[in-house]
Amino acid sequence: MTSSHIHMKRIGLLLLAGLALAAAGCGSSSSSSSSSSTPAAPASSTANSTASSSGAGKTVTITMKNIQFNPTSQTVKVGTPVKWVNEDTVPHNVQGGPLHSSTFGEGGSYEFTPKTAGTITYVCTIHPNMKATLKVTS
Ligand SMILES: [Cu+2]
Repeated sequence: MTSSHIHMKRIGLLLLAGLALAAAGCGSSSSSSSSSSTPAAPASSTANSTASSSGAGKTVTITMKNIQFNPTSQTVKVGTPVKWVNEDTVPHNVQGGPLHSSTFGEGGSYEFTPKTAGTITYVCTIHPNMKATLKVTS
């Protein structure tokens, strides 16, 4: 009888100790997780594209919009493909130096890859005020 009584007491103590540990663990873990979960969110959109800088090999796009080339002065390296895209509803072309495109309408494009360094000034012959410069560096 005495031995079983002691046994019961031990189980009770173990249960109380377990509950105390569980409560303590629960409290500490929830508080720490709520404080540590905050700094993860804001660093998501860091790698945005910077289209203005012309890395070698990557196509550089010049748009034709509102009867203007944009940008009017673009610098690229030799071997970098340059693409003119017509975003106007009227047709345009690219003429000057080695640039001899056909006339193309909205959504059309002309591509040219410079092989030598130098400055190319070009126009759209339909709209003589559409002037721009392509600087090619070696
Ligand atoms: Cu034009």
